[in-house]
Amino acid sequence: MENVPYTSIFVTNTPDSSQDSSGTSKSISCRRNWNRLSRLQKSFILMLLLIVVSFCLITTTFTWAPDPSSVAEDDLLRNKFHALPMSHQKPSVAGRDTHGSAFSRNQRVPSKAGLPTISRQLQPDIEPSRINQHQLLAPGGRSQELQHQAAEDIRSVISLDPVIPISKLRKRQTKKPTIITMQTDYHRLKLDGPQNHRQQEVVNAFLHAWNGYRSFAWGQDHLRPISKTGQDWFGLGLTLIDSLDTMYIMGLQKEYFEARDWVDNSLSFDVNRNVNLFETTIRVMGGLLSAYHLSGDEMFRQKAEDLGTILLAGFKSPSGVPYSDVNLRNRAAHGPSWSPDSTTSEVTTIQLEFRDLSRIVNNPIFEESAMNVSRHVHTLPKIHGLVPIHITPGTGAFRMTSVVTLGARGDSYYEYLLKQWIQTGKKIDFLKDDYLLAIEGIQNRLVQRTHVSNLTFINELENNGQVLRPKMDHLVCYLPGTLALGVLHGLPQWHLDLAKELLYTCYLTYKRQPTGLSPEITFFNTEDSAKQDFWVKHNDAHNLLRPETVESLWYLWQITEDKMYQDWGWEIFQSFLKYTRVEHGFTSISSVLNPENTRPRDMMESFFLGETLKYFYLLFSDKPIFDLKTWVFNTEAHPLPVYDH
Ligand code: DMJ
Repeated sequence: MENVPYTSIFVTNTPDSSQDSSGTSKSISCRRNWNRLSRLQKSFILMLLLIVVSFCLITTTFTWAPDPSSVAEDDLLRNKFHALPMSHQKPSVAGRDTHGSAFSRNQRVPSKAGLPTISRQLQPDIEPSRINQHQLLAPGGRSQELQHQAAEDIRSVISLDPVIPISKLRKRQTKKPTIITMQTDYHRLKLDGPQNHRQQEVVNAFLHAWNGYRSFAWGQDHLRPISKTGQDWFGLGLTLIDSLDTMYIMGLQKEYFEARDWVDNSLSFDVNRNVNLFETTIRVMGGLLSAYHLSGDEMFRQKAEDLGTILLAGFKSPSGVPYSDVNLRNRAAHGPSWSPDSTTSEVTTIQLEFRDLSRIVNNPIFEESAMNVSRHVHTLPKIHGLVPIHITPGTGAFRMTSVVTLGARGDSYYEYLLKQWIQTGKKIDFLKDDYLLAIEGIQNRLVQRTHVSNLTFINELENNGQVLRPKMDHLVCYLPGTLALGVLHGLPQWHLDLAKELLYTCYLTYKRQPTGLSPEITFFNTEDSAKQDFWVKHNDAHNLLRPETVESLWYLWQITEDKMYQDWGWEIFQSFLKYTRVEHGFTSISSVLNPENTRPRDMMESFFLGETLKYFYLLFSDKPIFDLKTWVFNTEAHPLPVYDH
């Protein structure tokens, strides 16, 4: 035995090689025994066999799951909603008290050079031994293994009760080691659904709005909740797309996946319609990008790329400053019928989205087209860092006779200076410099105080920058949030003082109206003879369910940790419930001045779900949900990742 190789021993002992005549004789004796049995005995044995075989078959069928490697993630997602119960179940409430350039797709998995900030954060969470060459080199943005893991997650979500928050579902997967699952893990988001009474009330409000939209305007841009019809502006399902990330953040899985399937199967850009470049970018592209970053669902990235490719037509002007409108089908771009000009805030508020698109599809054309506009606007002469609200794509020049305002058509120029600087890792100095100059200009030229209560407000500037007009759009109330965000990122502390003063004024524009809701426009009094701080023109008394004040309350609460801002928000939220909630949704109203006659307008704007309710939800959270150093919210409240360059 000592010289016989091990393999030989193994071979000589296999059952096959031991088959001989004794095997044949065993089978003959078996047959004899069988023939000796009575018919009853044979039937009993056969029946037993049948039961055992059936049991095995049934067990195998119900426990079998396809190998993840053979199941496309998209297929899983597509089928997901249909596996969920149709009846909605409210999420549970825990408490009782209370909104390319230079990196390739493959680099989304950590590598050493040129990492976006998001990937850096990942590194400590990944066990090096689990990152292999296959993961790093697999195509498609995320490695195949990551995609399979995401598919696993999605399958788990499918089969469980929708009440259970997404992050908890993940925690339950103990069988398989998790490497990286959904994009949410990249950013350590805790999306556990409402955690207190206030958040639960916001989710209830969202569901009320959503159910109205779902029943009467599904796939259309807006809901008319009183006439129970839909309204189309661009024909792109604005409300649905604006709501995707809100639902994801609120943990509304059933609603999210139903909407996700509509985007996958029914959203078409082959429409003979002129769409506004800015609105389509911030609402549709922004909504798709954010849904992509939160869910990791490749379908959203593809749709965003399809849309971005069409919208590039807007930039084909002599100066590169885009035209306001693009025809989605023939890709012809032009200005509005009434003017050769574009709006300053519009042409300077598309850069976050186009840049993010370039980064995720590894094609610099989107970022370059949009960034050229910012570079160009940087070179233009300004008024103390402030910009007129019209710009001509033909010449690339500002229309200097236009108004300077932090409100309509001027607002987000200032916002995107700061947010672009943050998005690119605070490395592009001219963005910060222009922002700082503009805030100085605001403080020195536009800020004034009322006579009666010393309230801070921001004037408009007319007649070539010569005349101050004490008129403030509700839109201006985004500014406190932006100012505070800048301070969080190291900009001068006095910006926060201005933010607090201005936000107090914005809050009072709600509180001092008999409905507790702010009008669209407020005029302020600075004269010694004034008896009141501000007043409202009859034609400006409407409320469109806008988000700006709530947005700023959220930033101020998150950055200062002062709960007073949450309480102010709660007051405002209840006024929305009282005066704008109707049987099938929420409606804008024509007057905040008369609680007895608010004159509902029968219109629920997409930003009510995309922004206002999202900001309320974030504001009422016990702890911050998003880290404002790693996420930057676009002007339509869609969170995008911060990169390191
Ligand atoms: C939104 O579409 C965006 O917030 C935009 O920047 C301004 N207007 C609306 C909301 O009021």
